[in-house]
Amino acid sequence: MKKEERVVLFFMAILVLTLAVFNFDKSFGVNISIHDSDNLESVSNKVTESTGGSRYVCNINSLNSIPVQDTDIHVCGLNQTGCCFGDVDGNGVVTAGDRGLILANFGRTDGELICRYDLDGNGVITPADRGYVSANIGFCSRLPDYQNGSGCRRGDCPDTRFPEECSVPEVPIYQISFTNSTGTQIVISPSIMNFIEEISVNFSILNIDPSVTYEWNFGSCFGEGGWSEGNLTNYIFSRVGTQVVSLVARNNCGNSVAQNSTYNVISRFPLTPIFQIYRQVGEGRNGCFGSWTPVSPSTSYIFSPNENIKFGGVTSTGSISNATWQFKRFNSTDIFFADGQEVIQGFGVPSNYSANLTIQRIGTSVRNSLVKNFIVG
Ligand SMILES: [Ca+2]
Ligand SMILES: [Ca+2]
Repeated sequence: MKKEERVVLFFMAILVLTLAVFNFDKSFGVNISIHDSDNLESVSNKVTESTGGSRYVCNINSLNSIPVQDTDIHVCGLNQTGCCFGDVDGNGVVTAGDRGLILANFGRTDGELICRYDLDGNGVITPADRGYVSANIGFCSRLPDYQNGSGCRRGDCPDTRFPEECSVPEVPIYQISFTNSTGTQIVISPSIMNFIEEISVNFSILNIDPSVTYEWNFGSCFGEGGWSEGNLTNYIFSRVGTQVVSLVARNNCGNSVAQNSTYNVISRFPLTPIFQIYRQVGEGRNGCFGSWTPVSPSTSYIFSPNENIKFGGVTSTGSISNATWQFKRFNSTDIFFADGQEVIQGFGVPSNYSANLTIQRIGTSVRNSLVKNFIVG
C-alpha cells in the first residue's frame, strides 16, 4: 500500500473515531447484519512510577525525636526540650556546655551536623557559631527557620546549605500525531487512544528536558525492534489489539520516571466476515484431515452425510476478538455451535443447512455476520 493511501485511510479512521457518526460496518454486502453500532472504546490506562531523591531539610525537632504538638514550632514537647535556639545538646537549657559540642564539630560538613551546630546558618560550623550559644545562655528563643523544618533559610527557600540530591525527571508529557499527504502533522486527540495498524505514528515529548534521556518501548516489535531513544520518535503498530507504549525518562544521575500507556491498535480494514467452504480431498493420515479444496456455489455446496466440511473464515478482516459459528438445519430446531475462525464439522441428517459466521470487534459489542447455505444429502 502506498504511503498516501495509508494516510488517507488513517485520516478517515480518525474521523470515524472522533465524530462517532460514520461507521465502517455499514458499507458491506447484503449478507452482513449489524447488531450494534458501538465504536471501539478508548483505552487511556496510564501508570507512572518514579525513582529519585530530594534536598535535606534541617529539623531540630525531628532530629531530637520530639513531636510537634502545636502549629507553633516553638512548642514542641511538654518539657520543650530541644526547642531553645542554641541548646545544641538538647538538655532543655542553653548553657556554656553547649559551646563544647560546636567546638567538637568545627569544619564538619555532614548535613545533620550542619543542621545542629551551624547556628548562624552560613553553611559551615566555625567558632562564630559558638557566639550564638553565648548570646542565648539562660534564654529559650525560637528556632530560626533554618532549624525548624521549614526547609528555608532566613526566608529563602530552599535552604541552599544542603546540596540538592539528584532530582527526579519531570513526568514526560507527549503528543501523538501523524503526517498527512501534504506533510502536515495532524495531532491525535489525547482522548482517543486508538491507532490504526501499519500507519507511522509520531511521538514527541512536549516538556523536553535536555539533561534527560527518553527511551521508548513499543508493545509489538517492528523495524528497529520496538524500541527507540530521543524526544521525538515514530512507530508503526503492526499487530491489532491492545498494546503498551512504555516511556522511561532518565537523568544523568540515574533517577527515572517510567510511564506505561495502553492503546488500542485497530485494523485498517473494516470488520468484514469472509469465509470459504471446503471439501476434503482424499483421506488424511496420522490423525490429520488431508487436504481441502474450496467449493463454490456454482458447483453447489452438496456434501454427503457425515462428510467433513471445513468452514474457513481466516480471511475475515477487521479488529476481530472472536469468531463464532452457528449451523442450522432448515425446518428444524437443530443448531450446532462452534468457535474459531476455522472449524471442521460433519452433519448426519440430510437436509438444507445454513452456516452463519459472526465476528466481533475487539473492545466493543459490534458484530457482523455472514451466512451461506449448503446441502447435505
Ligand atoms: Ca544545653
Ligand atoms: Ca556557621
